[in-house]
Amino acid sequence: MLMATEQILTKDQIEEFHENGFLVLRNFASVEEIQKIIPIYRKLFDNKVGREMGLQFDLGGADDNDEREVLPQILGPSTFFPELKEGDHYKKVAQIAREIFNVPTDNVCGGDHAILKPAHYGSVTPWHQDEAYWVPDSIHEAFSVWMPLQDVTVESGCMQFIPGSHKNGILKHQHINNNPKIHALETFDYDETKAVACPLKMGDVTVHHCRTLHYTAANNTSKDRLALIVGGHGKSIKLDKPKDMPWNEKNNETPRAIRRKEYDEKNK
Ligand SMILES: O=C(O)CCC(=O)C(=O)O
Repeated sequence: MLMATEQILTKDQIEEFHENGFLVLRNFASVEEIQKIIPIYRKLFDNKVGREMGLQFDLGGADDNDEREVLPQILGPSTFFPELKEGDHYKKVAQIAREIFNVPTDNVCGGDHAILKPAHYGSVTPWHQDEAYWVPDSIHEAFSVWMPLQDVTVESGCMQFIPGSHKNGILKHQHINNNPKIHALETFDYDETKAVACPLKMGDVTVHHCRTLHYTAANNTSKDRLALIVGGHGKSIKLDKPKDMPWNEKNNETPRAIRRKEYDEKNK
């Protein structure tokens, strides 16, 4: 079991994170813990948990009930299965948030989500910055710990990053194909020749800053690619004038947002 104050990252790793905007951490999670997570993860997607609440949806497609999903995603898996937090993983994410952002608070573990890339099917996760999805009234200091639940390669959809891209502010984004019904955002403002791909073994993770440009390829292998993502954060800085992020004005047009609204109205 992890002790609350145990240091995880070296000084060099913290510097590398701030310089490049991402890190690879080998053997961060235990294979035993991941093996306990897999059946929960499968239940979440097989039973479409949270779909009627708009919390499970097709991130990369039309999110139409009749169409096979190209990039299924669930937000907040641990709200449905709190036992996900029982092992060390979420505690370790909170600990590295304290180390990276130098925040003493206990409340440094952010939200979680899960993205499944179906075998031989589905879409890329286009180049984007996570902060492009978030409220424009603040500058955020946050990261995501991206943990595959199996080994992962470029062909199955490992993470790829543009080093240093977190230093340049928020780039112009749009919903995929400029279609406001598709949840995922994409940007074209990057130099792909600078991309660094991060294949991982089970137990390894990547950590990326919320402004680091990243991408994953479509899964071109015979096994589903499962990934659990847990966020950690430092302090946000409230802005006097919100950032210009016009693509977010369309967010309430996605089928997921409409399901959420209907759910909230029914449960008022
Ligand atoms: O798992 C993926 O395909 C993409 C993950 C991602 O975009 C993220 O963790 O921010």
